[in-house]
Formats: sequence, C-alpha cells, structure tokens
Amino acid sequence: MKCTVCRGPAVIDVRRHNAAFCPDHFIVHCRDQVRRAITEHDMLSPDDRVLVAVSGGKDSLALWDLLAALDVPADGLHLRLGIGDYSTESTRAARAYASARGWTLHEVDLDADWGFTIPDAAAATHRVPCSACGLSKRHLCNQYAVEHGYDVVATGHNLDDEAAVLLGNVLRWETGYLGRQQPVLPAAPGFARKVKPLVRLGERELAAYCVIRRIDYQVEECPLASGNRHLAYKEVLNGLEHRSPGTKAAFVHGFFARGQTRFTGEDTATPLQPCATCGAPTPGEVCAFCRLRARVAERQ
Ligand code: Q46
Ligand code: ZN
Ligand code: ZN
Repeated sequence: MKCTVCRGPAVIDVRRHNAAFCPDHFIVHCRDQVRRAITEHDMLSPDDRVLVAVSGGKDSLALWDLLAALDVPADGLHLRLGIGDYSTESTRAARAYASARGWTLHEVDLDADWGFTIPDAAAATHRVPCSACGLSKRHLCNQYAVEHGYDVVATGHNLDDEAAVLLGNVLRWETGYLGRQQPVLPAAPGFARKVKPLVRLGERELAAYCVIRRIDYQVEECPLASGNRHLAYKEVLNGLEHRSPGTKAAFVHGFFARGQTRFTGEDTATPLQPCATCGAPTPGEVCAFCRLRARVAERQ
C-alpha cells in the first residue's frame, strides 16, 4: 500500500476517499478535513474564545490537537463524571495531555460540585445512564462557557457518532432532534455556539491520528455504554460502509446539505424562559438538569 500523495509506504487507507496515506500525509489529510468542516459550516470566527469539551478519549484530545495545529487557540473543559476507574483514568489522560503542552484545562466535578455521580443519576431515574450523562454534559459545558465568557463550545463528535445519531433519529422520525442535528448550533441568549469540527473524520481515522501523534488517550470504553442504542446503529452502519465505502459520509453530509433544513423549527413550539433554580434557558419552569439533581437528592 502506497501513499496516494508521495508514493511512500502508507500506514492507513481511507476507503471512502479512495486513498492511502503515509504518517505525514495522513496528518495533513486530518487537518484538511477539519479545516474544511470549519469553513464549510462557518464554525469559527477569528476572535472567538473557544472551549473544547475534553473527555480524555481519542476524539476530544485529537480535536484539541487539530485545532491548535490550525491556529485555533482553545482552552479545555473536563467534566469528572464519577464513573469509577473509567473516570479516574479519563481525568488522568486529560490532565497529562494538557499539562505536557502547558494548555489550560478547567474541570467540573459532578460529585464535588453538584453532589451526584452519573451512576447515582442512573439509579435515581431508572433510565440508561447515557440520558442523565448526556443531559449533564450539555448543561455543564454550556453553563461553564456562558459564565466564563467563551463564545463557542467545540465537541469531538465524529462522523461515526453523527451517522449513528442520525440513523436513530430517522428510524424514530424524531423531527425535533433532526431539526437540531447540525454541525453548528448558533448562539442564543443563555447558549454559547456549539460546533463539531470532527464531522468529516471517522473513529478509525481519529484513533490512527492519536497513535501517529503519540497522544496518550483513555482507550477503555465507558462501562455504562452497553445500554446505548447508538452502539447497535454503529454496527449496522459499519456493515453498510464495508460494502459501500462512503455511505456514512453521504448519509451525514447529504443530510446537512439537503435534509436538515426541512426539520428546522420543529422544536421551537415552547418559548424558553430562565430556569427558576439555576437561570439556564428552559421550556419549563425548572430545567432538566435541576430536575435531575432534585430527583437524585430525593433518593439520597
Ligand atoms: S460517558 Fe456518559 Fe458516554 Fe458513559 S454514561 Fe454514556 S454518555 S457512555 S460518551
Ligand atoms: Zn505521503
Ligand atoms: Zn436549572
């Protein structure tokens, strides 16, 4: 296998681009894909203060690295979720990465700062842990950004994540979620802009990127992920991609280009007002995060 660019020995093939790359040209490919995503979707302006959500996994650390390579300075925010050894190791990887580069990593500790962990929340809600976890992550990242003057929150959602979420939303015709599934969610009162600069890179590419760049990331999967439907959707999509390379990218980028706008406005039925407890914008009287906190507190 030879590098499509320089004909030197290739270390990875990217079938959907009908290409293979040596380490140096693979890094160039990853940077090009991120630059293209940022430009195509108008994700960032030069003066933006950017906050990267840093879990300590491959996607978020690669994202931070790629943004720096593209001259987008960003601080990190790590949320400590209290998921046993998995969280301890994730925090270690995130801190080690930031301190080796002298970059700023902020932390929010769900247990110390908010009085509960994700396993506590799952037990109190009797639902899969990922619902309480996703809700908490969205709320806390946005709150941190708004309170500390960041314009943008960048997350490490990659092409595989977006394809799996899109398939789930289509299978259930979740029109409200489809209306909000965008590579950029614009800022609104009480909300920082949300961007996903990795939407043009797959999971396998991001793992290879970290190996080539010698980024030490948390390799374990979250032990609470097993109830997550997206794992099954990823398996199905991997099967389709194997038979027909480019399927995932066509599905996701075709949706962004031609499908998504048909669903905008589907979720704006209720006007937002400040949460009575924390002030975050919410359609109800109390926001979902504060309701979650109250449920966990009741049980404790
Ligand atoms: S950390 Fe949280 Fe993920 Fe674990 S509980 Fe689910 S959402 S799987 S990215
Ligand atoms: Zn090359
Ligand atoms: Zn609230």
